[in-house]
Amino acid sequence: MQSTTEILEELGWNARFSEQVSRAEAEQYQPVRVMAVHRGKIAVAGAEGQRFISPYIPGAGPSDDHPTVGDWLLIHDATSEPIRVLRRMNLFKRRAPGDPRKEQMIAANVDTLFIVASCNQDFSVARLERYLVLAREVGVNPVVVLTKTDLTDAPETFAAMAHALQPGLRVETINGRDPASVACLASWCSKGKTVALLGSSGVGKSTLVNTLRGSVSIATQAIRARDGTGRHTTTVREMHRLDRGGWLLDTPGMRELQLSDAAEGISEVFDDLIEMARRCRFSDCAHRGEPDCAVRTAIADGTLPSARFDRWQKLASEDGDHPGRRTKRPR
Ligand SMILES: Nc1nc2c(ncn2[C@@H]2O[C@H](COP(=O)(O)OP(=O)(O)OP(=O)(O)O)[C@@H](O)[C@H]2O)c(=O)[nH]1
Ligand SMILES: [Mg+2]
Ligand SMILES: [Zn+2]
Repeated sequence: MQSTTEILEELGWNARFSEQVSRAEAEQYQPVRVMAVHRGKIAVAGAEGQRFISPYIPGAGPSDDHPTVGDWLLIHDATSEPIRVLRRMNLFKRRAPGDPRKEQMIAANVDTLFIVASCNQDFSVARLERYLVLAREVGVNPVVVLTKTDLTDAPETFAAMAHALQPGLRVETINGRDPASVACLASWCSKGKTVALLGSSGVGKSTLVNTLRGSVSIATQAIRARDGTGRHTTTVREMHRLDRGGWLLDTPGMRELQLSDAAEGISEVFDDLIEMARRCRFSDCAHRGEPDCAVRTAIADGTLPSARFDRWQKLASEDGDHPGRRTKRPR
C-alpha cells in the first residue's frame, strides 16, 4: 500500500506546496491536483483517488487565483469544497483570443515544456520563438520536439532552424507514432514530473502522449492536406499519467499565441539584440533610421538577419513596449 505522501509525490507534490499548508488546515483540508478543467467542473486527484468537483471557490474575488490544470488545490475533507489554490511554481498564460485585455490560463506547476512542431509546411520559426519566449518568461525549461520526421527527407534542416533560435536549446526530432523514436523524451517524464505540450493544432501532441503512454486513449485526427494544419481535435487541457509516474499535460492546439507581460522572456530570447541596441547613439533608438544605429548597421553588414529583427519588433510591440513610441533622447 502506498502512503498518502507517496501518492501525493507521484502527483508532483513537494515541499514548496506542503510548506504552504498550516497544521490547522491539514486537519480539515486535503490537497488535490487539478487533472482537467471542464465547463463548470474540474477533475482532481489526491490521496483518495480521482473525482469531479466544483471549480468555484466560495468567497474568492476576481483577483484571486482560480484553479487551472496542474494546480494544487486545498479542498474540504468532508464536502470536497475548494478552499484555495496553492501558490504556483509557475503559470503559463496568454492573451485571450478575441479579447486582448483578458488573460487565459494554460497550465500551472510545469517542470518541462515540450514545444511541439512538425517537420512539414506548417513549420514556422516565428511561432517556435513565441513559445520559447513564453517558456523563458514563465521560467520553465523548454525542449523543442519536432514530429513527423518520417514524412520528410531532411529532418535535420528543421532541427537546424530550431537550434539557431538559441544557443544550447534542446531539440529532439521524432516520429510521434513510433515508440522507439519517442523514447528519447523519457528522461523529462520521470516520476512526479509534469511535462506540458504546447503547439499548433495537428502537430501531433496527443499522438505523442498516446505513444509515450503506450495506449491509444486520446483522440487524434488527420491534418488538412491543403495546408498541413490540424482540425482542433483536443478540446480540454488534461493531465495524462505515464506508467513510470510522470505526467503529460496535453492541450488544445492554439490558433495564435498572443503573449501577455512577456518583457523578460523577450529580453532573454533576444538578449543579443538588446546588447546590440545598447550601442545605438540614442538610448531609446527605435532602429528605424536614426543616426548611429548599431542594429541597422548589423542588419546592413549581414550580422543580424532582418527577419529576426522584425520578429523581435513584433513581439516587443505586442507586449506594449514599443520602442518607437517614445521621444528621442541622446545618451
Ligand atoms: N506520419 C506521422 N504522423 C503523425 C506524427 N505525429 C502525429 N501524426 C499524425 O498527425 C495527425 C494529428 O495528430 P494529433 O496528435 O491529433 O495532433 P494534435 O497536436 O494533438 O492536434 P490538436 O489536438 O488539434 O491540437 C494525426 O493524424 C496523427 O496520426 C508523426 O510523427 N508522423
Ligand atoms: Mg490533440
Ligand atoms: Zn538603433
